[in-house]
Amino acid sequence: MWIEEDAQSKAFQLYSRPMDNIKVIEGDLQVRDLHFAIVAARFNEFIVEQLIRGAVDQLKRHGASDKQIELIRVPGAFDMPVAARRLALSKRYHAIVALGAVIKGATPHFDYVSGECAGGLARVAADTGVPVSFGVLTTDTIEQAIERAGTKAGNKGADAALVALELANLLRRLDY
Ligand code: INI
Repeated sequence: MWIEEDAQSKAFQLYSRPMDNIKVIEGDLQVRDLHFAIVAARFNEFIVEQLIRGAVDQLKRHGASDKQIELIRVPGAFDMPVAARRLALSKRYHAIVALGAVIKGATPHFDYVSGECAGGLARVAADTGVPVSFGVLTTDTIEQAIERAGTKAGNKGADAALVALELANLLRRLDY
């Protein structure tokens, strides 16, 4: 038994040693003076409302006031990238949270809508340097979307808000 423990501690030392002295840079979850835009689709509104609720709740729990959050409505997920780009270029926000729901069962053109939305938002972030977190549900069924909008699989809007917050703080640190 003691041999096994000894081997384990040696393995731990071996694996942890390379990390010991390196500088680690990551974003924390303090809102401070950061400003956020939430771009949310009206399509599948009853689900997206729960994502918005989750995102706003997380930002507020981490210190945001009402004035530090703006909600921008677009018709659907496909329409998000153009609005997100304009918001990013305005330089008024440190991060953007994109919230929507594309449901395959009800959407013959699911792949186009979800693909253009995801690709377009990724390009906005890469092109402008303003982080855009992806809180757009892409599911096979309405039930799966409900599960991810504040029921048994958590709230992906809340998750996306935390990612936006972490990335905004990370990018700020990378500037110094
Ligand atoms: N938009 C969504 O956000 N979710 C959907 O499930 C959806 N469906 O089913 O078509 C959807 N379509 C609208 C699309 O995003 C645009 O608003 C529309 O094509 C106009 O540009």
